[in-house]
Amino acid sequence: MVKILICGAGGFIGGHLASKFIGENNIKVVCADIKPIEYWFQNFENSENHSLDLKDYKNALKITEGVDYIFNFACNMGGMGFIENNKAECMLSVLVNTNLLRAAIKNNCKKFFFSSSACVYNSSKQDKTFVKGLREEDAYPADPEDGYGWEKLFSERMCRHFSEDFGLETRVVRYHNIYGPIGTFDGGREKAPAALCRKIILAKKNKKKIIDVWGDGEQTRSFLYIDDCIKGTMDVFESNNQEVFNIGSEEQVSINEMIKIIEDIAEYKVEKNYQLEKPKGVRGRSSDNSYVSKKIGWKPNFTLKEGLEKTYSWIEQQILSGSNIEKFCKGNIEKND
Ligand code: GKE
Repeated sequence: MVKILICGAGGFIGGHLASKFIGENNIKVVCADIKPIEYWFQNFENSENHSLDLKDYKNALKITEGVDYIFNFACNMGGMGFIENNKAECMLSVLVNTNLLRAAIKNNCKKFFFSSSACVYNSSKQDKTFVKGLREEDAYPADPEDGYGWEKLFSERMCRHFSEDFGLETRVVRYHNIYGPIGTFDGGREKAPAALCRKIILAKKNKKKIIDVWGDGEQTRSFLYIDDCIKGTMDVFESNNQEVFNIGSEEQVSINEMIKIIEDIAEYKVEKNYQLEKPKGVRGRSSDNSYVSKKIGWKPNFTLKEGLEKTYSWIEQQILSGSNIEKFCKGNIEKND
């Protein structure tokens, strides 16, 4: 029997990974999240579920007892609207990763996975639209996103040095704007794909002809569908390679182009009210997957259109049914005591 701990299992990526493992033979799954269990995005009967704060070392020590593999997705984060306005809160997530690394050593865990982010990349490489895809080495010289990006880059280094100095096997990936069903779509933590699906769903439902768009809509991103994210996560985790890898898409689009795809899915056209004062993040960002494809053999399968079709219909179902809205749209931050 292998025991796997998923920290952040009440959230988006953690929830999808937990549901992948739960029910597999010879795997015992332990799920942990700071959110009260009733607010977890997915509910798991066949796992051991704990609502606790991993910024407290005692909790990290207790929850990792007897654990073979740790996946750490636990961090205070969200889309640009959240991380731009909660820099200190996002940096406190460093306590979670540090505690879990220390506890992993104490409890002789076999392997540790850390979810890093494209927000670690040097901002000077992201200062125009349709930029060249970011390669892993583009994180240095270091100039990451304020707050959240620095915490992710620092925690990457912690993983490396815990591996070099204490022999802990670590795996690290940098996620590039992961989206899909069973994630937040309102309340302040949502990212652009879910936010714009929501805005167009509501415009169509309320027969409104205009939606608010942050920035001028020309900023570019690539977005990775959750199923590709989970496959990439497992491919890296199961590899023998401790380097940091991109897990992202190379399909770079402007926000306006993404809106057009969503309009086609909704069969509903909208005007755009561009809000230039809203949080915009970098001007352009996309992943270069040549290294992860060469070393790990992973590449995404879903196009943005295919992923948005699944995401749009899931969000539309939540909104029209009115179910679970509170659970997926609780934007308030966990106050640190
Ligand atoms: N969230 C949001 N909501 N973004 C919007 C909206 C809206 O209604 N309208 C336009 N945008 C624009 C933002 O201004 C930004 O330029 C772009 O979409 C993407 O915003 P985002 O999805 O919130 O987040 P970013 O890609 O800028 O940054 C995120 O990157 C991830 C890693 O790739 C971070 O917030 C983290 O979630 C994470 O590091």
